[in-house]
Amino acid sequence: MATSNRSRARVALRTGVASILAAVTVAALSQTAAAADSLGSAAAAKGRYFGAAVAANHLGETAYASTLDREFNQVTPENEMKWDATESTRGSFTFSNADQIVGHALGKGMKVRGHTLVWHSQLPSWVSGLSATDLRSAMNNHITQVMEHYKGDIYAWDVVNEAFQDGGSGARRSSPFQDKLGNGFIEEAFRTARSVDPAAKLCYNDYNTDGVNAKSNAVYAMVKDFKARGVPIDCVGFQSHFNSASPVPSDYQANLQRFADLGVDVQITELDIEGSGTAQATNYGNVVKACLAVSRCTGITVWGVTDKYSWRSSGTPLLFDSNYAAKPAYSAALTALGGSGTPGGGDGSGATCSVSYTTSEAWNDGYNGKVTVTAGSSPITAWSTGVTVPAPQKVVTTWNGSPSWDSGGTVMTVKNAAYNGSLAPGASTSFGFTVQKNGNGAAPVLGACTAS
Ligand code: 9MR
Repeated sequence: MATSNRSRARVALRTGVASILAAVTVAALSQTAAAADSLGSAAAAKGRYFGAAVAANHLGETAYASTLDREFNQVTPENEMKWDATESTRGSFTFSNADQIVGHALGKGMKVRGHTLVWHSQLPSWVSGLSATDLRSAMNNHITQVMEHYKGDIYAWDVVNEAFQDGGSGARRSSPFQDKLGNGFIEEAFRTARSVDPAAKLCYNDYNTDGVNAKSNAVYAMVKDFKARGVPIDCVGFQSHFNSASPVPSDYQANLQRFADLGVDVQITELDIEGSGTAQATNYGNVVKACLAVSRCTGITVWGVTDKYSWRSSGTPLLFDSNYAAKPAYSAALTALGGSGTPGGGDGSGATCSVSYTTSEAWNDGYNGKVTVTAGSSPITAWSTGVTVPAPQKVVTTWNGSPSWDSGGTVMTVKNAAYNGSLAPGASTSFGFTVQKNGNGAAPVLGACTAS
C-alpha cells in the first residue's frame, strides 16, 4: 500500500513540475525590475524559510498560485493532511488533495510541513468511539500510513497538535487520546513517528503558548522531560494567531529562546495578526525580528496567502489583501528580513496588480483568451504580465495590450497599451489574444503581474 501511494504522490509531483516550468519561464520574462526580492529569498538569506498555509482548491487560481510561488519557500497544507481528510473511514486513506499541495511545493523547491497527525479536532467520529486498545492501534496506524506516504517529502511534522488546555491550569486538554490513553499518548505518537521516518523533524505545535504563561510552561515542562528521557522531539511550533484580545506578547522572543535552549528548533507556524495599516505592520515586523533574534528559530509560516481566504478573513490578518496587493504588513515583514520591502524588488511606489484568465470564445482550432488586470490597493500607471501558451499553440494576434515575443511565439510579455495603463486602486482593464490550437486545447498560463 505504501508503495502505490508513494507512486501516486510522484505522479502528482511530475504533473505539477510541468505546469510550473511554464510559469517560471513567464515570470522570468515579466519581472524585469530589480533583483528578485521576496519573503522566501530574504528569509533564505538569513538561513530560514518563509512559508504560507495553502489550500489545494485555490491552487488553480492564477493570482493565488503566482503570489505563493513568487513569495514563499515553504508550505503547510491548511486542512488536507488532517485526520478527517486523510482517514475519514478507518483503514481507508485519501491523499489526493494533500498530494496536489506537496507536488506543487516540491516542484518549486519549497519545504513542506506536515500538519497534523494527532489532534482532537477535525477527527472523524469513528476514532472517538474506539476502546483504549483499539484507539492506540488506530493512532499508531494513522501516523504510520500518513508518514509512509510522504516519507522523504516532509521536512517536519506536527506530530501532536494542541494537547494542552487554555487558562491557568497547565493541564492536558480532554480528547479521545488523552481520556483513553492518558499522558503517555504524546510520547507514544512521537516514538511511532520517529520509527516511521527518522529523517523528518518531529514537532509539537500549539497556540496561546507564544509568551511565558501557564500553558507554555506546561509544554516547556513536557519538552524538557522528553529531552531528558530521550523521547524523540526536534521542534516546537508556536502558532501565533494574534488579535487585540491576544496580542503579540512582550516576552515572545524570550519564550522562543527558552524553548530553543532546551535543544529543540522553534518555528512560528500559523502566524496571522488581525488589524490593518501601520499597527499591523509594526506587529508583523516585531514577530519577524523576534524569530531572527533566536538562532534556532528556523522559519515562519503565515496562515494563508491572502486575506480573502483566511480562516478569519474579516480580521484581514495576512500579508496580501483580497486582490493580492501587498499590505504595509508585507513591507514590514520583508524589511525586517533585510529585503527591499516591496514585492519582487519593485519600485517602492506600492503599485501592484493581479491577473486572471478566461477563455472568451473557442472554436475547432482556436480560441480567444481574455486577461483581466486589476490594480492592487495603490493607483498604477503601467502594468505588465506574462502569458505562455502550451506548444504547439501559437498566438496570432493581441488587442488592448502591447506584446513582445520569444522566438517560438509561445511566450509573450504583454504591457499596457497607451490608453489602459492607468488604473485606480482595485480597478480593472483587460487585454485579449487569439490563439491557434494546433491540436492542443490546453489553457494558457499567466505569469506574475508587475505594476508601477
Ligand atoms: O485554517 C483552518 C480552517 O480552515 C479550518 O476550518 C479549521 C478547523 O479546525 O482549522 C484551521 O486551522 C487551524 C489549524 O489547523 C490548527 N491551529 C488553529 C488553526 C486555525 O483555527
